[in-house]
Amino acid sequence: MRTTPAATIGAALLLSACGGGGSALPPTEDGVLRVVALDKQDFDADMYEAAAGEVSIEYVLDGFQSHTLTVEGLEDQLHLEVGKASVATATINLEPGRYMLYCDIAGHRASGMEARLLVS
Ligand SMILES: [Cu+2]
Repeated sequence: MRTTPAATIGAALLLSACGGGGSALPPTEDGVLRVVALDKQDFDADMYEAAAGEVSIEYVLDGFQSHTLTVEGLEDQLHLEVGKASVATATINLEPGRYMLYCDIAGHRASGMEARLLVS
């Protein structure tokens, strides 16, 4: 039996592309912090990471309800809203530290729409 090299390489690439999974943190390979809002009133992760400085945030709605995204203590610097639009973006300047992201629509934070943001 012969295996064509092309098929073997293809399978290896596929494996490496999917490999390394299991990380709780969504990828930010393009330098954008992507947070997804889910209609079950949750974000797609409990913790996010970003590099200090100008942090580009992309807030994506996976559902139909309206949700907001803000940073505890920095509410006047970042307030994104999705609902009518499914994606909202902004940048915020963050020093290294730990922050809390949350949705400020009544009841949503208590239902689970909060997550830690680690900036380093
Ligand atoms: Cu919400």
